[in-house]
Amino acid sequence: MFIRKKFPEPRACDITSQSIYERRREVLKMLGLAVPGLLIGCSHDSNAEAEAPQISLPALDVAKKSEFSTSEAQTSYQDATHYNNFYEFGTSKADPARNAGRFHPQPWTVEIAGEAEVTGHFPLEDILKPHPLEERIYRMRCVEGWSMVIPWVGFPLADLIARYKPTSKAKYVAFTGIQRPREMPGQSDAVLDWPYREGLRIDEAMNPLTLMVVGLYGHVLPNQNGAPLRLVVPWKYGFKGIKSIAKIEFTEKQPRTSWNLSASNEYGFFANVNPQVDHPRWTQATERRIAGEGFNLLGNRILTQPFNGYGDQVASLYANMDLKKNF
Ligand SMILES: Nc1nc2c(c(=O)[nH]1)N[C@H]1C(S)=C(S)[C@@H](COP(=O)(O)O)O[C@H]1N2
Ligand SMILES: [Mo]
Repeated sequence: MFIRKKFPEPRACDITSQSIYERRREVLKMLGLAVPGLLIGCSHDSNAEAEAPQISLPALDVAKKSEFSTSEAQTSYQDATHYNNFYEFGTSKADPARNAGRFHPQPWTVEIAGEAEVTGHFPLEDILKPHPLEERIYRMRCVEGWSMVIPWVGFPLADLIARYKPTSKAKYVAFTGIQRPREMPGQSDAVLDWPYREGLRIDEAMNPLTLMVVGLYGHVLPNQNGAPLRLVVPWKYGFKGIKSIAKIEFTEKQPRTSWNLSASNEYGFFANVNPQVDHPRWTQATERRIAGEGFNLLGNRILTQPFNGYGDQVASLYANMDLKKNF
């Protein structure tokens, strides 16, 4: 069935950076064990990059490092930019890096619409200008059961929202991705109803953890990670973090979202990381961490934390809600 193929289980070798792979080989040799053939079969685009990433994209001026950052081991730049979900460029993890080269994130306009005093079409430069950039190292958890630790560069969505002055009717913020089938080969596929759509309740959008992101690892976002502007909501499953945002709209009603429209029994509007609410087809109690140098026989599998470990900052947003129903 079509839907069953959407989030295929990753092969372990797909998510092992070259440096970790080589370290594993060394460890196995040291222990006098044979190096399994399975691992040898997995090749990466570049060996050098994983050790010392040569980031060709422009560096960003990062004004401050955030107190919200985790100190956990970071995912390599290679893995964060070559193991992606971005269905506009194809449904396999390697597709976005491979197919996003034709995409032009410059110039870029964002439409601000709906229940706000200031609306219109704004060049991205104007949207970004007043906001000092900061680095936030966040845990990211995909609904498929893998996670990464990524140093994002961006600014709080709350600061952007304040400039456009939402009215008292603005209960939600709806985000729409870009539709450019000529630059995005995956949009010829009706796997989702394009353009990609996501949304947050206004208090979720205003939470200080919620970021508008323009870069990672100190540099401008690569196309495959959502250039030039994307959302990052670290306590929710990764699909809430819409990439390449074209429109931000303030609404009175809860907006429709792509994954909820596609399979409402599997992907809810809230999509808070919740180890107690399994996906209908797999557990959400654990995750495979794609980061660090660890040699872990369980394949870097760790326990998933409620709200992805950000409960202190966000649990109160859901105090009166049944999170089993509002998954
Ligand atoms: N426009 C758009 N945004 C998207 C997606 C997508 O397919 N299209 N995939 C989502 C999913 S499922 C995940 S896990 C994250 C992955 O972000 P990353 O590749 O930067 O790690 O992007 C999210 N944002
Ligand atoms: Mo995801």
